[in-house]
Amino acid sequence: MGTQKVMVLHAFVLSVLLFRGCGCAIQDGMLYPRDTETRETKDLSGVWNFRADKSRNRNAGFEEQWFKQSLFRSGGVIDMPVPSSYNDITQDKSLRDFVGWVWYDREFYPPYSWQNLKQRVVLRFQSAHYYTIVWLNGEEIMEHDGGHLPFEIEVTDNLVYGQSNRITAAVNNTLTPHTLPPGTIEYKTNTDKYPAGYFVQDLQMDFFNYAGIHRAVKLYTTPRVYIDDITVISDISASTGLVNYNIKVGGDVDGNDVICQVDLLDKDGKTVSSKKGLQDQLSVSKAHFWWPYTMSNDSAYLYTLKVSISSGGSSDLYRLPVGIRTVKTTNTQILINDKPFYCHGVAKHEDSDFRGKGVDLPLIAKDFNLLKWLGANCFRTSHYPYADEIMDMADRHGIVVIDECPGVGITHLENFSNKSLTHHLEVMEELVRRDKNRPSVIMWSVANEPASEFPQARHYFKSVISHTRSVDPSSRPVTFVCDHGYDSDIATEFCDVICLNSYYGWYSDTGHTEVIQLQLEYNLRQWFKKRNKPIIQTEYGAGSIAGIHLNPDMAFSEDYQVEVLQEHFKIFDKLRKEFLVGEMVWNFADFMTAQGTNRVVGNRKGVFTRQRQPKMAAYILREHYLSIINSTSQHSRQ
Ligand code: GCB
Repeated sequence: MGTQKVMVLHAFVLSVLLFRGCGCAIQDGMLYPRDTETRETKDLSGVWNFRADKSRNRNAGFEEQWFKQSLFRSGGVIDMPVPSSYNDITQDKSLRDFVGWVWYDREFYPPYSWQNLKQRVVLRFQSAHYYTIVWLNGEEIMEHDGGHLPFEIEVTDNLVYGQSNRITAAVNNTLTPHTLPPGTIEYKTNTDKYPAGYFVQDLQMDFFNYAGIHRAVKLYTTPRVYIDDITVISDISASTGLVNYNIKVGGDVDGNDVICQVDLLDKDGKTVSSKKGLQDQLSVSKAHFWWPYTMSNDSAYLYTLKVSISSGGSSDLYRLPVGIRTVKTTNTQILINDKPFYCHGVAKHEDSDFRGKGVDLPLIAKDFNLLKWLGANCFRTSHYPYADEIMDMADRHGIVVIDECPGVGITHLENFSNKSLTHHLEVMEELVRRDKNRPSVIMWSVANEPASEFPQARHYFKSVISHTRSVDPSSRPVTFVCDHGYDSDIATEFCDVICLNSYYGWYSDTGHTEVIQLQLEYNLRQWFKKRNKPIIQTEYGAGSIAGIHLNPDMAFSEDYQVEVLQEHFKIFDKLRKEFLVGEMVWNFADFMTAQGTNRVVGNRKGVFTRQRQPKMAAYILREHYLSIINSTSQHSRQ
C-alpha cells in the first residue's frame, strides 16, 4: 500500500468515522443514577476484555466487526480495569502512547426482576475519552462525542433474560481541530525519516491525553413513567431559604395526569417544607444556608429534596441533595449569600499513578483531606469536568468549584470554526445539565487560555458565554480563563469575573523573583482598569523537583518554588482589599504530560508530588491560607 493511500485511510478513520453524528444517546435530564425504593442500579465496573486496534489503518475492528461476538473470539485480549485510563496499565509503550480505537467488552446477566414490564432499563457511561460507540449484544445502540461527561441510552428492549448479555465499547482518543480539547493528527510523510503511514497526535494542552473508560458504567432502572429531570434554584430572604423547583416527567404520559409530591428534608430526615405539583417554591424559615467551610461553622448544609410522582399504577421516587445559597458578583466582589467570598485554592487535575484519569475513591478522599489541610476553600476543574464523586465531595465539604469544560487549547484558527462552536455549545449544555443543581459550583468556565486576541474570539466567546447563561436557569457567573495581555484580549468583556493566568519569574524572567511583585501588581491593576470587574488569579506558580534544595535557589528547586509563591502572596494580600477575589496556585499536585524537553516526567508545579506528599511549597501555602482565614475571620461574617 503506497504512503498516499495509507494517509487517506488514516484521515478517514480518525476524522470522518469519528463524527458519524448518530446522536442517539438520551438527551433529556439524565439524573445521576441512584438507588431508591423505585430504582435499582447495577455497577458494571470491574475487569473488562480489552484490545487496541493496532492495524495500520486502525480500522480492523470495524472491517472485521469485532462487536458481533465476544472480543476474545476475534483475537487476543488483555484484562483492563474499568474505570481506568488504559495507558499506564501495561508495560507496553505503544499502548501508553496509542492513538486510535481501543475495544472493550464484558458480559453480564440482568436480574429476572427487571423483566417486569413496568421497568425501564438504562445503560450509562459516566465518561469515556474521547469518542465512544457502544453495542449491546452486537447491535449498535449509541455513540458519544467527548470525554468527561456522561451519556446513556435506554436498553429495555435490547436486554435478554436468562442468558448473558454483552456490552462492547469502541473508544477513540483522537483529537482533531473540532474536538474539545482540540488537537491535530500530524502525518510524517518524509519516508527517509519515517515508516510509511507514520503519524503522531499533536496536543494543544499541557496534560497527558489519558484515554479509555474513565468512570463507572452502570445499568439502572426507572419505572415506565419516571422523574426525568429536576431543576432547583435556591434563593434567600433574610433567614428564610427558598427552593424553586421544576420537575420534568418522562415516559408515555401527559404531565396533567401526574401526581407529584415534593418534600424538603433536613439532615435529621425531618420534613421542613412540602408542596404538590411539578413546579413550585418551597420555603424554609430559619434555613441552614449552604456556606463554604471557611465562612461558617455550620457549613455545607445539604437538605434532601424528595420527589415522588405517580401516574396510573406507576410511581417513581428520587432524592436530590440540595444546598440553599445564592451567588452574585459586583465589580469588586463575589458574594455568597450576600457575604464577600475570597477564593483561596488550587487548580487541579484528575491524574495519578497507574489509573491516569480513572475515577478512584481513595484518591478523591485523600485529595479532599489535603485541600482541607491546606486551608483551600475552592478549586477549578482545570481543564475539564471532574467526576460526579468529586463534585459530591465539594458539595458535602463546602469547597467551592469553578466548573470548567474541556475547552482547553482553543488556540488555532480552525478551533474557532462553526463546527467547533456548535460542539462547544453542546458540551456546555451537557455540563450544565449535569452540575446545575450543585451548590458548590459558583461559576462556569467555558475555556482555558484560548486565543482571545483573535478577531474570531469575540463572536465565539460571546456565543458560548451567552448560551451557557441561557441554559443555566440559576444565572451563575460565567467566565473563561485568560492568559493574554489586558492590551490584546478582546473577549473577556463577556465574562462576569476576570480569571487570569500568569507565570512571572517562571516563563518570563526565569530566576528573577525580584520582578514578580512589580509585574504582577501592574498587570492586575491594568486589567481592573480595563474591565472594572472582580479578578481571580487562576494560575501562577513554578516547577520544582521534590527533594532538590538549592541555596541560593534556582529554578526547579523546592526553594525557588517557595520564593515565587511568597512573592505573589505579597501582592495578593494587598489587592484582596481592593478587587482581587481569588488566588489559585498552579498546581495542587504534579501531573503527567506529553513528553517534551521542558517537562521532567510531567509537569512539576504541584505543591504536592503526584503521590500526594507535600513539597516545601505546600507548607508555606498552608501558612498563607490559614492566615487569610484568620485575618478575614470568615466564620463570623454571616
Ligand atoms: C498554563 C495552563 C496549564 C499549564 C500551565 C503550565 O497556563 O493553563 O494547563 O499546565 O500553564 O504549567 O505551563
